[in-house]
Amino acid sequence: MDGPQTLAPIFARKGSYLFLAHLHPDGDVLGSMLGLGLALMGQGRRVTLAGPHPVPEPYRFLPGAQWIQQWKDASGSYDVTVLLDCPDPARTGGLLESVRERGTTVVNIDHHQDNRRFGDLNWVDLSASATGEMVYDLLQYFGWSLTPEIATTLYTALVTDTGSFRYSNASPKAFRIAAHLVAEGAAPARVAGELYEGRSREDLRLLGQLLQRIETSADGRVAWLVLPSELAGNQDLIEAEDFIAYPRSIRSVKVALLFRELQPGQVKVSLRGKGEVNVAKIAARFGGGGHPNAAGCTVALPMDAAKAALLDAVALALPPTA
Ligand SMILES: [Mn+2]
Repeated sequence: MDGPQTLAPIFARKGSYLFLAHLHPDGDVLGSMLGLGLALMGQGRRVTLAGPHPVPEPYRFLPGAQWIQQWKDASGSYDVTVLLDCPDPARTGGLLESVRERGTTVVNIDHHQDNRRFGDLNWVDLSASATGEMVYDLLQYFGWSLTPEIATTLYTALVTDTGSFRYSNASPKAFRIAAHLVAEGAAPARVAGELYEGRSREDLRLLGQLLQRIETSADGRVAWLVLPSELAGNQDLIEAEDFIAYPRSIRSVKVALLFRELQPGQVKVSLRGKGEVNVAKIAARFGGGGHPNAAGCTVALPMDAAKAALLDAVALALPPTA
């Protein structure tokens, strides 16, 4: 399957649609599901939006975010269930499985290289900067109009997945789409304000303390930050801050890592590269995945052991210094 045309018969149907977000939803999954969900509502379809976790505070400004339900268990049955930006169905926290048991057609639209093709229909485009870009292509293909609300959701997906158009996936196409979305009513200053200027004074002080904890390897090519377990209660801050951007921002750094203990003996690791090392390959060796320059995994080890294992793997993956 290689484009929106293969999805045409399914979205032409007048049935009911369920959109499922993944755990810890980010700007791309939320922007994509709202963009396509609002477009389908505009076509008179019945649309339900749900996910296993609440919408994080910085994304609550998104048009339609108030309709996203937080589900412990799936309820109801739907003709079509759409997953966006979700490479692994396990990331719906069991919701997809229970919807599937009652019979539904699963549509999987994503841009991750490790997508498991779990849908009845799969459209995976590794060249897309964000899943929001694919939703844009889909809407263009159907000739569905871009309202200012839809433009805002898709623009937010692009901004967040490209790191505000700073990462290597900020392609000419991403900029062209962004220009069109802005022309149709997405407001860059407002979106940036909502995403990046929503901190409290206390959160900024806390961030300052956390930055003191950044460590680097002797050669300066690896930097990492271990989030203290006391932070676990501050989920809003965790969702709002792109903590890994700070170790990554050091000039000499080629690979940045963020470690966070989810519970004793379980550590979530995020990895970012700058082109020298494929961090998705490292994450895959620990059961995770992602993109060549942005990946993650969850390791069943105490913090010190998890840190040692990942830092060893990164050191081995780096090219020898001249
Ligand atoms: Mn994405």
